[in-house]
Amino acid sequence: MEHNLYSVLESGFPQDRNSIAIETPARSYTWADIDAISGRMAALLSSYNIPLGSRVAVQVEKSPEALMLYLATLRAGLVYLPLNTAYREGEVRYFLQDAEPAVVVCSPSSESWCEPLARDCGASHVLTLDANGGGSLMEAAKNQNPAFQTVSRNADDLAAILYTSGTTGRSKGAMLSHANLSSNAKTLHDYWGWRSDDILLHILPIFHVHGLFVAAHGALLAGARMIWLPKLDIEQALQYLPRCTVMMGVPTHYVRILEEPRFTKELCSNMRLFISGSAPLLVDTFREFEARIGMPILERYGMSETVMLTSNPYEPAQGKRIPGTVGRALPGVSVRVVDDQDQPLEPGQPGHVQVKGPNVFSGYWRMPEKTREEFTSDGWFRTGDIGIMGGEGIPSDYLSIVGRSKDLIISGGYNVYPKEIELIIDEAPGVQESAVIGVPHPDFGEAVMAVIVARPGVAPDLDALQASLKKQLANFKVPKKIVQIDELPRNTMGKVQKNMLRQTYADTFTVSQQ
Ligand code: MLC
Ligand code: AMP
Repeated sequence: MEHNLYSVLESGFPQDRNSIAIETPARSYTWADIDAISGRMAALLSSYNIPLGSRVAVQVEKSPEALMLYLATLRAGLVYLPLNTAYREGEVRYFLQDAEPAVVVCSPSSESWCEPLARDCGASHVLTLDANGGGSLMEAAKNQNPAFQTVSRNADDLAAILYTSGTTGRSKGAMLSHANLSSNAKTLHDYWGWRSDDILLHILPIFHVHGLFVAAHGALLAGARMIWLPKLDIEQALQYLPRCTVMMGVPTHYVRILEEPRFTKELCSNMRLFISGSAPLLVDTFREFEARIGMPILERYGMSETVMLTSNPYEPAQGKRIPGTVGRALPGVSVRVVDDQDQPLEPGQPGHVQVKGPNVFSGYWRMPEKTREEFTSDGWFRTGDIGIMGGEGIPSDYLSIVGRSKDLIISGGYNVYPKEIELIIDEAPGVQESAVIGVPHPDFGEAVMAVIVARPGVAPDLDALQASLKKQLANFKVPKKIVQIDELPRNTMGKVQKNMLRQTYADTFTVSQQ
């Protein structure tokens, strides 16, 4: 059996390769185009004669060609390393130094700094790709043979490395194999009832699990069409929704679309499934959506290290979609909630969520110690999330995510680790120390906020500090507000009590929730 993920996805492509696979407002691509364009790109990558398993780091705007570059990387037996376009030079430097990619593909607009950086980190080939499919990658690939024979891969061979930030401020590369990704794609295909006549409204970025491994894999494996938009643009969504059957988004997408009065049940008459994930969906959003559209959003839960873990039911016969829960473990996935000694807890008790399954990654890139810490001796992965199985009126096999043991903020579906930002703020002129916290935000769910203490006798310029952070960090990590206080609250052990800060500043971006 062939384990290359591309071959698995390709097995779902429709017989009629001249039917439309991807539609953008400007262009359409057939299944034959996907095969040929990814084939040419794979042939180009193979012509570089780099060892199988070499990394291909990609920081480009969303485009159908960017998806094909991902598929080409799989086909050539290389490892895909996607990077958020919001990352700044300093952030990209870390990833390239750590992963040592042989090939780097960047936007033409960042070539001036990315090219020398990539070479510095040992990349032998640096190419560009823009949002319209232009750039040196396409130029170099255009004369390659489109009939590329996909390279055979073993189940455990790496397909992708996804960097996720760490509590120490150092990002870790989660290593995902062809089998991790294909097992999850097949499970979701069956569980969510994917059909070849589905039309997916694809509005998510493709440098993270949600847009790439959940949304795009789902449509590719089903041989279903994707309406491919750079992001959620309300006017475009209103135009395309009547033809669509499936949409996936983070809670911010649902909050934003509900603000539009023209988003109605009639507009969604063809839709069979709205899926939310990456961050907690508020019960209020779930209820408002159901009241307006007549359909409950299906909330699911996952991580970069594991792809999807749990899902509310798709079929009504399997049970209700319960707001505030993330549903049941997916078929083949095991989920348990344990105490501090890794002992399973009774339903209704909050504890650490641990998981096992064919979808769970093999470890962090070049971090064997960290990998050992995050797995129990009997092979359960510690998610860092706090959950409860069951609870009042909830079936005992439904999981609710009620908190995190990791100091993590999720803003608009993006993870932000406070430590990374604190380390930078603490270096700023006049700052003695800082605490970065997440506080409720009506649009992003949580927003990043920084609380700083000044060095004695100094008055730091908070606006200048924020401007300097904008230069160093991806925009979603920059604190939306910075306040100065005399002293950080600490417990008797000297640990900063972030809970107290979160309480104090809870209403910073919202009207009081009372
Ligand atoms: C943008 N901004 C954000 C932000 N996104 N601020 C906080 N949090 C965010 N997520 C800020 C920008 O800095 C900018 O501020 C202003 O908002 C407008 O920027 P924008 O680029 O125009 O924003 P927009 O395109 O509207 O983006 C918002 C968004 C986007 C929600 C559409 O963040 C997004 O696509 N989120 C999805 C993330 C995702 O796919 N997550 C999946 C991870 S996988 P300023 O001050 O500069 O003007 C995962 C596993 C799983 O978690 O389970 O799925
Ligand atoms: P990432 O590291 O970007 O893959 O983010 C994974 C984290 O997102 C998980 O560990 C959870 O904390 C969070 N997450 C994903 N889906 C949900 C959800 N439906 N509800 C609550 N948190 C979620």
